[in-house]
Amino acid sequence: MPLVGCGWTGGPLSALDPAGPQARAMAALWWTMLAAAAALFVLVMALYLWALLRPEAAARVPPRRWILWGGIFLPLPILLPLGAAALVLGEAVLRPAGTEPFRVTAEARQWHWLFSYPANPGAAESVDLLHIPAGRPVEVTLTSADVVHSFWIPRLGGKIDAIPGRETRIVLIADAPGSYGGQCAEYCGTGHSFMAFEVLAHPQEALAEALAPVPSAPVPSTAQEPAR
Ligand SMILES: [Cu+2]
Repeated sequence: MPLVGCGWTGGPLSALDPAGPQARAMAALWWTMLAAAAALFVLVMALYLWALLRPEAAARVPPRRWILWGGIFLPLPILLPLGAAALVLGEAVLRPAGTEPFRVTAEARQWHWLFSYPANPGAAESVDLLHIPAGRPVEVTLTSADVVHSFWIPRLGGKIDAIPGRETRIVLIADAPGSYGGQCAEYCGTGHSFMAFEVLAHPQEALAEALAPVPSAPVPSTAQEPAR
Protein backbone atom coordinates (compact mmCIF):
# COMPACT_ATOMS: atom_id res chain seq x y z
CA MET A 1 0.00 0.00 0.00
CA PRO A 2 1.52 3.33 -0.97
CA LEU A 3 2.34 5.93 1.67
CA VAL A 4 0.57 9.05 0.52
CA GLY A 5 3.17 11.60 1.64
CA CYS A 6 6.42 9.87 0.82
CA GLY A 7 5.57 6.58 -0.83
CA TRP A 8 8.14 4.95 -3.05
CA THR A 9 5.36 3.62 -5.22
CA GLY A 10 4.66 7.04 -6.63
CA GLY A 11 2.40 9.99 -6.08
CA PRO A 12 2.58 13.60 -7.17
CA LEU A 13 4.31 14.71 -3.96
CA SER A 14 6.56 11.71 -3.38
CA ALA A 15 10.15 12.72 -2.59
CA LEU A 16 11.05 9.03 -2.88
CA ASP A 17 9.90 8.86 -6.50
CA PRO A 18 12.47 11.28 -7.96
CA ALA A 19 12.11 12.56 -11.52
CA GLY A 20 15.26 14.66 -11.80
CA PRO A 21 18.94 14.56 -10.78
CA GLN A 22 18.57 16.89 -7.76
CA ALA A 23 15.65 14.91 -6.37
CA ARG A 24 17.52 11.66 -7.06
CA ALA A 25 20.52 12.87 -5.04
CA MET A 26 18.24 13.85 -2.17
CA ALA A 27 16.39 10.52 -2.27
CA ALA A 28 19.74 8.68 -2.30
CA LEU A 29 20.83 10.69 0.75
CA TRP A 30 17.56 9.82 2.48
CA TRP A 31 18.05 6.09 1.84
CA THR A 32 21.68 6.33 2.96
CA MET A 33 20.65 8.02 6.21
CA LEU A 34 17.93 5.42 6.77
CA ALA A 35 20.43 2.59 6.27
CA ALA A 36 22.95 4.25 8.63
CA ALA A 37 20.29 4.89 11.29
CA ALA A 38 19.09 1.27 10.98
CA ALA A 39 22.66 -0.04 11.33
CA LEU A 40 23.23 2.06 14.47
CA PHE A 41 19.91 0.94 15.89
CA VAL A 42 20.76 -2.74 15.34
CA LEU A 43 24.20 -2.29 16.93
CA VAL A 44 22.80 -0.52 19.99
CA MET A 45 20.03 -3.12 20.36
CA ALA A 46 22.58 -5.94 20.09
CA LEU A 47 24.62 -4.33 22.89
CA TYR A 48 21.48 -3.84 24.97
CA LEU A 49 20.50 -7.50 24.53
CA TRP A 50 24.00 -8.62 25.43
CA ALA A 51 23.89 -6.53 28.62
CA LEU A 52 20.44 -7.89 29.39
CA LEU A 53 21.31 -11.55 28.82
CA ARG A 54 24.82 -11.42 30.29
CA PRO A 55 24.57 -8.85 33.11
CA GLU A 56 27.64 -10.18 34.92
CA ALA A 57 29.77 -9.77 31.77
CA ALA A 58 28.38 -6.28 31.10
CA ALA A 59 29.08 -5.26 34.70
CA ARG A 60 32.77 -6.09 34.21
CA VAL A 61 33.07 -3.40 31.48
CA PRO A 62 34.26 -0.17 33.12
CA PRO A 63 32.07 2.95 32.52
CA ARG A 64 34.89 4.74 30.70
CA ARG A 65 35.04 1.91 28.15
CA TRP A 66 31.26 2.07 27.58
CA ILE A 67 31.53 5.78 26.88
CA LEU A 68 34.56 5.49 24.59
CA TRP A 69 33.36 2.49 22.58
CA GLY A 70 29.63 3.16 22.67
CA GLY A 71 29.82 6.91 22.21
CA ILE A 72 32.80 7.33 19.87
CA PHE A 73 34.26 4.20 18.29
CA LEU A 74 30.98 2.44 17.49
CA PRO A 75 29.23 5.34 15.67
CA LEU A 76 32.32 6.61 13.81
CA PRO A 77 32.46 3.90 11.07
CA ILE A 78 28.86 4.83 10.24
CA LEU A 79 28.85 8.59 10.74
CA LEU A 80 32.06 9.28 8.77
CA PRO A 81 30.86 7.61 5.51
CA LEU A 82 27.46 9.22 6.07
CA GLY A 83 29.07 12.66 6.30
CA ALA A 84 31.06 11.97 3.11
CA ALA A 85 27.92 10.84 1.29
CA ALA A 86 26.11 14.01 2.41
CA LEU A 87 28.91 16.19 1.02
CA VAL A 88 29.05 14.38 -2.33
CA LEU A 89 25.28 14.20 -2.81
CA GLY A 90 24.86 17.76 -1.55
CA GLU A 91 27.16 18.98 -4.33
CA ALA A 92 24.92 17.25 -6.87
CA VAL A 93 21.95 19.16 -5.46
CA LEU A 94 23.64 22.56 -5.35
CA ARG A 95 25.61 22.51 -8.60
CA PRO A 96 23.67 20.72 -11.30
CA ALA A 97 25.61 20.26 -14.48
CA GLY A 98 23.97 21.31 -17.69
CA THR A 99 23.44 23.99 -20.23
CA GLU A 100 22.18 27.56 -19.83
CA PRO A 101 19.17 27.37 -17.53
CA PHE A 102 15.64 28.32 -18.44
CA ARG A 103 14.81 31.25 -16.15
CA VAL A 104 11.57 31.68 -14.26
CA THR A 105 10.54 34.03 -11.47
CA ALA A 106 8.09 32.97 -8.80
CA GLU A 107 6.35 35.40 -6.47
CA ALA A 108 4.69 33.81 -3.47
CA ARG A 109 1.81 35.49 -1.70
CA GLN A 110 -0.92 34.28 0.61
CA TRP A 111 -1.87 31.84 -0.85
CA HIS A 112 -0.79 31.54 -4.46
CA TRP A 113 2.25 31.37 -6.68
CA LEU A 114 2.64 33.79 -9.57
CA PHE A 115 5.06 32.55 -12.20
CA SER A 116 6.52 34.79 -14.90
CA TYR A 117 9.06 34.22 -17.62
CA PRO A 118 11.20 37.39 -18.04
CA ALA A 119 13.59 35.71 -20.48
CA ASN A 120 10.69 34.88 -22.78
CA PRO A 121 9.13 38.17 -23.89
CA GLY A 122 5.45 37.79 -24.57
CA ALA A 123 5.06 34.73 -22.36
CA ALA A 124 1.93 34.77 -20.27
CA GLU A 125 2.19 34.83 -16.47
CA SER A 126 0.55 31.90 -14.78
CA VAL A 127 -0.95 31.40 -11.34
CA ASP A 128 -0.28 28.11 -9.53
CA LEU A 129 0.93 26.60 -12.82
CA LEU A 130 4.58 26.54 -13.81
CA HIS A 131 5.64 25.69 -17.35
CA ILE A 132 9.20 24.41 -17.79
CA PRO A 133 11.17 22.58 -20.47
CA ALA A 134 12.00 18.92 -19.79
CA GLY A 135 15.63 17.81 -19.77
CA ARG A 136 17.08 21.32 -19.22
CA PRO A 137 18.07 23.10 -16.00
CA VAL A 138 15.43 25.52 -14.76
CA GLU A 139 16.52 28.40 -12.52
CA VAL A 140 13.68 29.67 -10.36
CA THR A 141 14.18 33.08 -8.72
CA LEU A 142 11.88 33.47 -5.75
CA THR A 143 10.45 36.43 -3.89
CA SER A 144 7.55 36.86 -1.50
CA ALA A 145 4.97 39.62 -1.34
CA ASP A 146 4.08 39.08 2.31
CA VAL A 147 5.43 36.36 4.63
CA VAL A 148 7.99 33.56 4.33
CA HIS A 149 6.87 30.73 2.07
CA SER A 150 8.80 27.70 0.85
CA PHE A 151 8.98 26.43 -2.72
CA TRP A 152 9.02 22.66 -2.99
CA ILE A 153 8.56 20.25 -5.89
CA PRO A 154 9.30 16.94 -4.14
CA ARG A 155 9.83 14.88 -7.29
CA LEU A 156 12.26 17.44 -8.74
CA GLY A 157 14.11 18.68 -5.64
CA GLY A 158 14.05 21.63 -3.29
CA LYS A 159 13.02 23.11 -1.03
CA ILE A 160 13.93 26.80 -0.72
CA ASP A 161 12.35 29.71 1.13
CA ALA A 162 10.66 32.65 -0.59
CA ILE A 163 11.49 35.62 1.65
CA PRO A 164 10.01 39.13 1.55
CA GLY A 165 12.55 41.73 0.44
CA ARG A 166 15.13 39.39 -1.00
CA GLU A 167 15.65 36.92 -3.82
CA THR A 168 16.50 33.25 -3.48
CA ARG A 169 17.32 30.83 -6.27
CA ILE A 170 17.06 27.14 -6.96
CA VAL A 171 17.97 25.06 -10.02
CA LEU A 172 15.95 21.97 -10.89
CA ILE A 173 15.72 19.56 -13.81
CA ALA A 174 12.79 17.39 -14.89
CA ASP A 175 14.04 14.31 -16.72
CA ALA A 176 10.94 13.87 -18.84
CA PRO A 177 7.81 15.72 -19.89
CA GLY A 178 4.97 15.34 -17.44
CA SER A 179 3.05 16.84 -14.57
CA TYR A 180 4.69 17.30 -11.15
CA GLY A 181 3.13 18.51 -7.92
CA GLY A 182 4.43 21.48 -5.93
CA GLN A 183 3.53 22.70 -2.47
CA CYS A 184 4.37 25.53 -0.12
CA ALA A 185 6.43 23.87 2.61
CA GLU A 186 6.51 26.65 5.21
CA TYR A 187 3.45 27.40 7.30
CA CYS A 188 2.30 30.81 6.05
CA GLY A 189 -1.22 31.29 7.38
CA THR A 190 -4.61 29.68 7.37
CA GLY A 191 -4.54 28.99 3.60
CA HIS A 192 -1.11 27.33 3.69
CA SER A 193 -2.25 23.77 3.03
CA PHE A 194 -4.03 24.91 -0.13
CA MET A 195 -0.97 26.71 -1.49
CA ALA A 196 -0.17 24.04 -4.03
CA PHE A 197 0.87 24.38 -7.65
CA GLU A 198 1.38 22.22 -10.70
CA VAL A 199 4.53 21.98 -12.78
CA LEU A 200 4.13 21.03 -16.42
CA ALA A 201 7.37 19.93 -18.07
CA HIS A 202 7.09 20.22 -21.83
CA PRO A 203 9.24 18.91 -24.66
CA GLN A 204 11.52 21.79 -25.68
CA GLU A 205 9.74 22.28 -29.00
CA ALA A 206 6.33 22.53 -27.32
CA LEU A 207 7.32 25.07 -24.66
CA ALA A 208 6.71 28.22 -26.74
CA GLU A 209 3.18 27.09 -27.43
CA ALA A 210 2.56 26.46 -23.71
CA LEU A 211 3.86 29.93 -22.79
CA ALA A 212 1.80 31.75 -25.41
CA PRO A 213 -0.94 33.95 -23.98
CA VAL A 214 -4.36 32.37 -24.24
CA PRO A 215 -6.39 34.57 -26.60
CA SER A 216 -9.46 35.89 -24.89
CA ALA A 217 -12.72 34.80 -26.41
CA PRO A 218 -14.52 37.46 -28.48
CA VAL A 219 -17.20 39.22 -26.48
CA PRO A 220 -20.54 38.26 -27.99
CA SER A 221 -22.60 41.20 -29.10
CA THR A 222 -25.88 41.57 -27.30
CA ALA A 223 -27.26 43.94 -29.94
CA GLN A 224 -30.01 42.35 -31.98
CA GLU A 225 -30.51 42.96 -35.63
CA PRO A 226 -33.72 44.93 -36.00
CA ALA A 227 -36.51 42.76 -37.38
CA ARG A 228 -37.39 43.61 -40.93
CU1 LIG B 1 2.69 28.11 3.11
